[in-house]
Amino acid sequence: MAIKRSEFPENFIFGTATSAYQIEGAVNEDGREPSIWDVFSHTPGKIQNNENGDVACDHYHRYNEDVQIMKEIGFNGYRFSISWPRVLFSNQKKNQKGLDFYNKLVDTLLENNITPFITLYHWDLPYYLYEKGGWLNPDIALYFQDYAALMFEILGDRVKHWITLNEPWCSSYLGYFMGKHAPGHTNIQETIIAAHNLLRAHGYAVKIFREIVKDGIIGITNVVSKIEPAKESEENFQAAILVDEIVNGWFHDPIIFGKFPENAKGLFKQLGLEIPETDMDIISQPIDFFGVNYYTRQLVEYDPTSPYLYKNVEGILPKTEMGWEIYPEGLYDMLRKIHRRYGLPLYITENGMAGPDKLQNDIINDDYRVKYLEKHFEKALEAIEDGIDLRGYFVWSLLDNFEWEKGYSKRFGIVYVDYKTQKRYLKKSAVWLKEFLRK
Ligand code: NCW
Repeated sequence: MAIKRSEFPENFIFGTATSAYQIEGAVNEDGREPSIWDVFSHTPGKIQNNENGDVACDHYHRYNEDVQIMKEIGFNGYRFSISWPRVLFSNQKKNQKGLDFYNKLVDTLLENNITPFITLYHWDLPYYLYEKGGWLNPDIALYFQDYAALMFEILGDRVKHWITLNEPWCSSYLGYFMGKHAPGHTNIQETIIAAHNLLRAHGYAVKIFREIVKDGIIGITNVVSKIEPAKESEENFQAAILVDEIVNGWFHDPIIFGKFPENAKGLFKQLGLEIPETDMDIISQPIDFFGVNYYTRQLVEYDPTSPYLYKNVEGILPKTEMGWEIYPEGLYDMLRKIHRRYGLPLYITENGMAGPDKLQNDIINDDYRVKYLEKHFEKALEAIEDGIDLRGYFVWSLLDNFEWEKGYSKRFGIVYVDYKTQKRYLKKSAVWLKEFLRK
């Protein structure tokens, strides 16, 4: 084995990550109310094969087994998300049974020496809040603050690592522009407003965190793609800068610098869009780290016929089952870029791949995933050696799970889930990780 655990700092977190709606199931249990994803996934035609997260990996009932699997592999960290509609009723009273689930999960992790990292929002907005306008309603930030405060109060004595939002680019662009994710809107002005309210919600949560959890750290996780010009030309280079500002800078700059990036803002204004810029002091509350979800690069080209002046171009590198090019170099580049531009400690809060996994004689031979992880680990190590303050790495994902609009057709897990029996099987990549992590 080329790369070794011992080359990483001793206290480095090697973990794995999941999200609530993708694995928990038990959607009607213990008083849980619907989220936008329950409604979206039950709307015919929205999800491949019309699948939904009703049962998913049944993690709500099998969390203990799943923690034992993490322990067996040797992870020392686990990033999971809280289902907001499980812990707060629409009448704003807390749901003790829902909270107890997370109490038990956290206690089980700690008993097994696995550090919990909690994401407060991984896309499952309570549906009643959508009915009040969802991410378009400015009050959403205060609802989120109350929900965050509840979780800090309940779990903050034991959980010291918090993430406000997962990939607000996805919540805004996939949810409000491309219509691929809940709530399925396709309006660019709404997208800009949703992005602003997501950032405001983040800021309000950070503010209240400082009052409640004095000895913890908090950050935000963004999906970070390396944006490259498809062919070298000045126009394509400018297009790449613009796209980088739209997908990456828009969700980082306001938090650190208190303003949106100029080129992207200029483009949106030219299109006649209104850019809300209130509450920048709230949005730019000091945070402790950035979470980086890295999967791939995007190739772009200048396109004067598009209102956004660019188009995406298909790349030639080998791709995962998601159609995403495999490009480990981009991980190093983006860690360096974010570190230099914002100067904060970093965690890779997600990295991994969907593969053509087949269960044969109880074995899943996912050599491609071993190779993928190994190459990305190497780039992470290179970053650390070059002085970038990278503190942890969470493999997406522990389990095969409900991959949003792709349903169960895409398998990201290092553990295979047979959805008929709910039996879990360690893939070859999990066995490789176990070997890698062994002291
Ligand atoms: S879809 C998506 N994902 C996957 C999902 O399972 C997880 O919940 C998310 O945090 C895996 O990780 C995230 N993210 C959208 C990424 C967009 C990448 C852009 C590629 C364009 C070519």
